[in-house]
Amino acid sequence: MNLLAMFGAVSPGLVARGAWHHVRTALRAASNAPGAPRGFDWLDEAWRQLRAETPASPSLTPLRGVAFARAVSPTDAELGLDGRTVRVTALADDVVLFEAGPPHAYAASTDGFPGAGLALEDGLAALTLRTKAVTLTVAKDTGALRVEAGGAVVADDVEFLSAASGVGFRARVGDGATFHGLGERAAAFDLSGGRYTLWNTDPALYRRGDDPLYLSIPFLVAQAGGRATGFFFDNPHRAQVDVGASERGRLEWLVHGGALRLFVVTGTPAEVLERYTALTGRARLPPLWALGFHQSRHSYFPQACVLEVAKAFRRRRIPCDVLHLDIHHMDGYRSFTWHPRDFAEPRALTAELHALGFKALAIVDPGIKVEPGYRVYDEGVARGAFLRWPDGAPFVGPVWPGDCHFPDFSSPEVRAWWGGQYRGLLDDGVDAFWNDMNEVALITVPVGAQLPGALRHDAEGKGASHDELHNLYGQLMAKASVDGLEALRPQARGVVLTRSGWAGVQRHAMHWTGDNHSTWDDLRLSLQMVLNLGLSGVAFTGPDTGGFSGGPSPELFARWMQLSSFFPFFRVHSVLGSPDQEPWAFGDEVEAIARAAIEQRYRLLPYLYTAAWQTTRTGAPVVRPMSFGFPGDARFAGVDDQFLVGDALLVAPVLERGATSRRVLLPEGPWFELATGARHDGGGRVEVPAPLEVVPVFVRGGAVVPRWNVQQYVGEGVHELELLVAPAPGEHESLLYEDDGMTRGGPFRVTRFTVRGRELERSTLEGTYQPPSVPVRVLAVDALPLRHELDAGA
Ligand code: MIG
Repeated sequence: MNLLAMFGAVSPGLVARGAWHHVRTALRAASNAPGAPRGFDWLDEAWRQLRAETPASPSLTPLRGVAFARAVSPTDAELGLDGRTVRVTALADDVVLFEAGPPHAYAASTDGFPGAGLALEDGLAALTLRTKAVTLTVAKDTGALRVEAGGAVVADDVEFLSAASGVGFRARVGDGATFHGLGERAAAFDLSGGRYTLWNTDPALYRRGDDPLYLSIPFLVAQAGGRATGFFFDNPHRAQVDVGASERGRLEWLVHGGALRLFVVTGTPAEVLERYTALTGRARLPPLWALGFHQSRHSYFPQACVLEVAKAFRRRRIPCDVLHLDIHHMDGYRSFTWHPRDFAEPRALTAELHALGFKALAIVDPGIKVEPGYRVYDEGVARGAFLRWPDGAPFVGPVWPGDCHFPDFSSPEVRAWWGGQYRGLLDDGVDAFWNDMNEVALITVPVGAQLPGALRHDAEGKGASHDELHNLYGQLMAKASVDGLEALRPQARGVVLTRSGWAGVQRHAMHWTGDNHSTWDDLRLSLQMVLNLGLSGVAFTGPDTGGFSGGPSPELFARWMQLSSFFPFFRVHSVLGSPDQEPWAFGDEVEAIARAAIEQRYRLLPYLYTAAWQTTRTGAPVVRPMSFGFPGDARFAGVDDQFLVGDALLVAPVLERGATSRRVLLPEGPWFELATGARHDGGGRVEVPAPLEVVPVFVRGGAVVPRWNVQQYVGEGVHELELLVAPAPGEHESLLYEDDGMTRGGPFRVTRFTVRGRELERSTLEGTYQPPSVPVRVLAVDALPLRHELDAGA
């Protein structure tokens, strides 16, 4: 499916006009580029990409042969392999870094790691490097490397690969392992048997199997026998990862340039993610309202239509916090402008939205129209802010506004300038922003053209080609945006939604999974993608609920609302010209189901907010794979049709058309059905009814789930905190995180609940925040009596 086909879904007239416009702008861009042959080269390159002819894999030679080693410090050793030197650093007992060559400009910081002792033994046939948790054995005659942790071989026959054209490694990870991560993949949660490319790309609509997509992350987790091993290849160049596709259990990672910089992390899945996010950074805590429901479409316009949608939510009593303004709010798609006719009074619009309890979120694209007199263009030119060819001429490429220049977000000055551009929209009352098209996507015929690799970047003053920084472009844009927002409004938490990203994108923005379809397989895929993104460090994400392209059946929409209501980012969005996709567009029955799903979400906000806060502390995702929560239970290896939300909830969504019941695999229990309180011993498989209005959710025995009353929007009014207690033998802890929901770095409080059998205790663990006093209601999920001494009103 390509962009033209997408327009085809709109109208034949648009197809003709769109096609002509894009051919014209593409050709103009080509001939505008300094030096015609080069101009046409990049279009050729685009066409090659369209036909998925990615550049040939670099031919890399394994570093094999005689090995020697020497300790260079208590935490570092040098490994001589085949005449080359690989530096081995024990950053922690469970984190080892293999490095050869200088790190790139955005290399992960190892500052948080004091280092751990690395003991070297020079044996007769083998060299051994040992931390307290990891043993590396190198055969002296062949150089083959084995990694052992927790009494198991987690990677064997490891070979580092090197050549002028790139770097890489191969390893045997074992037949039984499942593989997860790599960012955004239109694939099952277990990535085994696939080949994946790390090269951020706008696929112009995607389906299962399409690869790559918008956001790539060079972090892969192998899981086997309760243990996880993380491979983080910190190098932004294009890479190809063969996850047991050529040979079962064998991993091959080829990078098209730059240096070897491979982190190997071992532990439980939670420990591995904790380490990975210590290296790449933790997500920022979103304001509470960003965890509310978002309604979007491409596009609500004119502004009266935005207000109508807002009022319809309130009239129908369907909770909603955020309305999105897609590209039609702009004047001719010029970023940071308003359409003079359709959005003639933006301040009146945002004021009315705010009065109704909504936030406004507006799209901002990176392509800046080449047009003297357009302020952003003029300022950018004056500052030399746009990406250039090696000879200094700015690059021109076609996007929605026509010919565009593209800011070089790898320059700190450009980022500061870009961040300042948000002032006008903030002053006009826009609350949050959406950075789209930042792979960068160009609008060319055929589709798929990308910025030429020869373009020059500042790279924090160090200089780099676009080939090297391509994968970082979107993320640096998101960073420029959110840093700008927080500089302009230091008290408020900046909210940015980004389509593209790389390792560490979680520090800057939330993410959505791009242009999917209204199909049952896309529903299922959206869960699989959210699971893999979570294991890639990207916790705050979710799909276009209901599907971007096409229109869902009422049943599909209902099921998708039920699923997405548990995702950290919960938004309905849909392409230009598609049928209405508001929660009321599918009849009364589905409206009631959508409302119930959203209402349940709002009741669970204190619970979800606590899970979100945990992400910012530990890197554990909000939506967790079963195998993340229960790594020792082999039944959950690769399971991706049920999942955990935070520590206490297990969700078994209906992903199949016509289904009226759901089979669920329960971990050791007890587990309680959230809706009925029915108790299950756990450890087996149960079948529960799931007619259209039901999504099966289970509460873990021993958990305390905090809930609020339903609000139509965050801040409307909390007048009750309910503590839903799931009794269980033994002693269990749960946390509740509270703050004012919006201030950056403000006071907070963490409360600990301890459940012992049917007894509940509370204590303050951290912080001084005093929430507004509301009655606390304690009840057991099975409705039987509890013992506790919680005074109401605390
Ligand atoms: O090429 O702004 O993924 O969410 O509605 C399409 C219009 C450009 C792609 C985004 C989609 C958005 C659309 N954009």
